[in-house]
Order: sequence, then structure tokens, then C-alpha cells
Amino acid sequence: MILSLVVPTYNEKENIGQLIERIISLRTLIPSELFIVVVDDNSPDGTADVVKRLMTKYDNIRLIQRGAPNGLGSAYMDGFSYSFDNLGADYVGEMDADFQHPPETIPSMWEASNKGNDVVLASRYIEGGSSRGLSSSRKLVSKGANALTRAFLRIPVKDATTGFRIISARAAKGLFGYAVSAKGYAFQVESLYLYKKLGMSFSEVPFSFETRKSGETKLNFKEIYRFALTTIKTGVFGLKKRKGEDKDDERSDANFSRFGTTGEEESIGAVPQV
Ligand SMILES: Nc1nc2c(ncn2[C@@H]2O[C@H](COP(=O)(O)OP(=O)(O)OP(=O)(O)O)[C@@H](O)[C@H]2O)c(=O)[nH]1
Ligand SMILES: [Mg+2]
Repeated sequence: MILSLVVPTYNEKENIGQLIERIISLRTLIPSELFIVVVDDNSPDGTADVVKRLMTKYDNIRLIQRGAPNGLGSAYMDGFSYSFDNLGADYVGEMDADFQHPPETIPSMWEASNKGNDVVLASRYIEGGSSRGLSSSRKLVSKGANALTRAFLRIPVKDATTGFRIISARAAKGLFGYAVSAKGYAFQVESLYLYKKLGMSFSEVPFSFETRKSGETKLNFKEIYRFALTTIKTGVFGLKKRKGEDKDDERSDANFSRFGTTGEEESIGAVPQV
């Protein structure tokens, strides 16, 4: 089984090297071929140089370099696309570069994946999990985002906004057929919504969300606003199938030009819930 962990980075020079070393030290606990795919958006701090240096030491690291910050969603989509096309991945993983997602949780996530779960979420909000790395204001945002997601998208999990995940190829490949958000954190709930509509199985394993080790957050008010709007829109209108190069479609701003298109226009799950 091939697992490809995708790690988006923007100015994570202080974190990414240590993170890669720590993931690699767990290799024997993850009985599979493991790749780490870093998607860097031309970080001015030289994050990519750290990754390049480690690529001379380890043969299972890949680096996708993009021209400018282009959002979390599109970074994951590009990382997934690369993992399927070039590495033959059976599973893809999502994690932050800043140690908020402790690599030591990966083995228990991997175990849950191997029990046949398509979507394995590392969860702060089940027994054994915690969000101690979040400030009280960020806790409020996180709880609010989860409440909004529950109300509008009805996804059967406790932590719908977690960014620490392992997804089966059959689930993640479903994303390429739909107009999911290219930008930002909204991708996380839209993708879960789609997995639910595609009938995928879910599982949550507990983890402790830690404080960012170094560097600065990329979460801002604009992101929170976009997240809320996208969650509500998705709950009400569902997700559109991708229909090619429609420049007027606000959601086709996705930088997914090399992904397949369906030519169809119907939505999935377009059931008004409010
Ligand atoms: N390639 C790429 N990576 C990004 C972009 N935005 C965020 N990231 C990375 O995505 C991960 C999550 O971003 P964070 O800023 O840590 O978001 P967060 O965890 O919600 O915020 P903090 O709690 O403050 O860390 C980090 O590894 C970032 O470097 C982007 O536009 N492009
Ligand atoms: Mg973070």
C-alpha cells in the first residue's frame, strides 16, 4: 500500500525540515511505502531549499513548487493529483507543516485506514482528543465552524474542520469531478461533504492539536468569512460537477486546469436544508 502525505507550505522554513525527519522516523510503524509531497507556494523564507536539501538524503520526498500563494485547497488538489499520477498512491494524507498535527498520530490513523475506512480524520473533539494548542478565540472559531458544518452539511463526524486526514484513493479521486474550492480552508468541509455524498466510510481517531511550533498563521478574517459562506452555499446548493473552462463560474477559479472535466452540470446533494 502506498501512502502519500501531502504537506502544503508557505513560509515554514523553521518547521518543515524537522517535520520530515520526524515523519520518516515513524516509517517502521506505517507498514507501507511512504511518500511526503510538499507543495510550496514560492515561500520567500526559502522553505523549498530546506526540502531540496532533504531530497538529497531521502528518496521518498517530492516537492511541488508553485508560483505564488494559491490557497490550501488547490495545494492539496495539486498534491493529490501528483500522488495519484506519479506515485500510484492508494491513500493520500493531509497535514500542516507546523507541528500542530503531531506525526505520532499517523500510525493510528493508518490503522483505521487499513480497517477499510475511506476517510480517516484525526479529531480534537472525540474522547482522547484535545485542542490545547488553540487560543480561546481560535477555539471559538473552530467550534463555530464545526457547528455551522453540522447544521448545513450534516457530516457524521465530530471534527469536520480538522486538517489532519488520510483519504483513500477512491474517495479523493472523486474530488476531481466536482467544483470544490481552490482557495482556503473551505476545501476541508466541501471535500467531507462530497465524500459523504459519494457514500464513503468515515472514522475518527483522537489527537491533541498542539501550538504552532514556529512561524505565522495564514488564517485570517477573510478565510473565516469565505469558509462560512462556502459552507452555507454548499449546504443549500450542493456541489457542482466540473464543467470545464467556464470563467464565469466563481468556483472555477480553481487552479485545476490539468484535471479532467465531465462536461456535465448537475449538482450533487442540492437539497435545500434551511
Ligand atoms: N502551499 C500553500 N500552503 C499554505 C497556504 N496557506 C496555508 N498553507 C499551509 O497550510 C498549513 C495550514 O496553515 P496554517 O497557517 O498553519 O493554518 P492554521 O493551522 O489554521 O493556523 P495556525 O493555528 O495559526 O497555525 C500550513 O502548513 C501552511 O504553511 C497556501 O496558500 N499555499
Ligand atoms: Mg497551523
